Amino acid sequence: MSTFDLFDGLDDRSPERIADGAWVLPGFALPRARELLRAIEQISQAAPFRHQTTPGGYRMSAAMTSCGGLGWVTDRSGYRYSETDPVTGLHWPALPDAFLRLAIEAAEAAGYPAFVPQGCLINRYETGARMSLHQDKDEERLEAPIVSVSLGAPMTFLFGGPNRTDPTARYRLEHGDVVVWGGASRLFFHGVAPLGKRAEHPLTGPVRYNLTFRRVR
Ligand code: MD6
Ligand code: FE
Repeated sequence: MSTFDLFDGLDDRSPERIADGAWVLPGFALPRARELLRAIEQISQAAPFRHQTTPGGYRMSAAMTSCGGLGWVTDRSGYRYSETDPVTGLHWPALPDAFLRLAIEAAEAAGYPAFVPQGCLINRYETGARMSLHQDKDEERLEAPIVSVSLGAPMTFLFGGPNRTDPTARYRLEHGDVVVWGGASRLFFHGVAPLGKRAEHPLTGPVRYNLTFRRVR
C-alpha cells in the first residue's frame, strides 16, 4: 500500500506531480482542517496578523503571523527569520501538535521522509490580496522541502520555473489541499493570484489561510 491510498474517500482528485520534486496533495489536510483553523485563531491572539513592509517599502497585501521556533519577517531592512515577533517582542507561539504531525505526514507522502519543520508562516488573504512571483530562498537548508497548506476560500496558485520570466502554470488550491515541494524545484518561482470577490468557504467566509512549514537552519 502506498501512502497515497490514505486519500481514498477524502477527495476524488489524485495527487499531482507539478514539477520535479513538487506535488499537490488534494484534500490531504481535510481531516484536521477544523483543528488547524482553531489553532490559527489561538496563535493570532498571541501573535496578531499584520501587514509587513517589503525592503522596497511596499505593504504586503497578505497579513502574516508565525509559530514555532522561527518566524518569517520583513521590514525596510530586509527579509529574515526571527526567533521573536517584532510586534510583541516575545517568542512566537509554539507549533501546535496538529501542525507538526500534518507537516511531517505530508512531506513523507511526497517523498521527503526526514522533514521536521522549524517554524510555520501563516498567511491570511482577504478579497484582492495576492502574493507576487517570488522564490523562497531565505532558508539555509535548501535540501529541505516546504510544506504548504491551504484553508478556507479557494485561490489560484501560480507555479513557474527557475527564472522569473518562465511561464507559470495555474492550479486552483482548495480548502484542505497541500503542496509539498523541494529537490530540483525548491527554488522555483511561484505566487498566488488575487483572492476573487466571490471566493469563500463555509468555515472562513471570504478568507483564505496558507500555512508554510519550513526548515531554516
Ligand atoms: C500561498 N505560498 O500559497 C503562498 N512558498 O499563499 C507560498 O509562497 C509558498 O505555497 C513556498 C512553498 C509553498 C508555498
Ligand atoms: Fe513562497
